Amino acid sequence: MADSIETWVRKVLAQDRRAIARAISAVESGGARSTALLKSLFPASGKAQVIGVTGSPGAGKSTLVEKLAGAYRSAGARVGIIAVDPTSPFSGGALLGDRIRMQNLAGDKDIYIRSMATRGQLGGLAPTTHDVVTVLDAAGCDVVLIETVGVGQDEVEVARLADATALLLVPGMGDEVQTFKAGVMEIADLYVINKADLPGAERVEQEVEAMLSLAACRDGWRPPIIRAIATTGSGIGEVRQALEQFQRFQEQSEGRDKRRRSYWRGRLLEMLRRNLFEKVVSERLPSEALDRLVNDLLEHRADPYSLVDKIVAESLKDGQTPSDT
Ligand SMILES: Nc1nc2c(ncn2[C@@H]2O[C@H](COP(=O)(O)OP(=O)(O)O)[C@@H](O)[C@H]2O)c(=O)[nH]1
Ligand SMILES: [Mg+2]
Repeated sequence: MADSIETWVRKVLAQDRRAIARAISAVESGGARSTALLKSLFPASGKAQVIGVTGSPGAGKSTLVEKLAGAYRSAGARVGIIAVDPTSPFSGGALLGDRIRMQNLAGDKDIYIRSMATRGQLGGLAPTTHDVVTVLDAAGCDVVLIETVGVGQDEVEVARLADATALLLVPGMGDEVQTFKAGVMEIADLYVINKADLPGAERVEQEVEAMLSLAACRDGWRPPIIRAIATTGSGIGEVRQALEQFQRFQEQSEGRDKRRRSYWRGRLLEMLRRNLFEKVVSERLPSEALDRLVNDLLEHRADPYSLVDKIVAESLKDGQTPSDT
């Protein structure tokens, strides 16, 4: 039953749905197989437009993502959806009506939907989200939409991974716009005032406009503010247009390269950090050794600064350098 990695990769590149689903599962569980797959898939990735959709729980992200996916499909694009939001209907955590709706989307063979467990209760990007994007991208998705719950740091994280980030706001969150200001508002390339059928849309829009007029224009792009009613699909065409406009702007201004460059710099260092850490811990610090060191610290026979220096120095001396592996 088991394909060789080579065959498996070939099937993923040939857009075999089962192979893609299995690849995503493998990548999510990590380990050697995941690394082998990703090494082969990586060269075929880098073409998809990665779009982050973020905002508070209940803002309508899933509804909007579903409609937006439909809009991209109508234009002939192949679409991947990753839902990191624990309350997302994509993960089956919502009302029955939502789940039925998602089944319609799931019937389309050019849409791939994956919901991912979050790192903690607070939500956030699952550590393997990046790798799942690589699989979908290599498998020929033109667009990958990532829905993530809006709780501060995660939005910043999705914004690093994404080529474009849309932030959903809803009427009645005037005060929230104020608190969002601190860091989250700045990551948006596009603001969507969703639930524009409810009273108060105008006020949120004014708040965002006021905030934008104060903020410096980021690299010459002024994020548009679009009103939408995700449930009816109103404004979804405009959202797609604005995203495409941003994509063109980014390509012309080399903003996309700049963003991806900064992303890969951070990602490479992060991967290196994790890899080195795991190697050092597994090779140098079996739990008895760790216990002994902790005892030394408790008794103040050793200080943690010197211990860390010593462990690092010994690992670098004996261990393989990355180029040997
Ligand atoms: N009135 C109104 N309700 C909406 C709109 N968009 C989404 N909703 C509803 O808001 C609720 C939360 O939507 P959902 O997409 O699950 O939000 P998420 O938590 O951000 O993913 C659902 O009951 C949707 O039907 C909208 O534009 N107007
Ligand atoms: Mg959701």
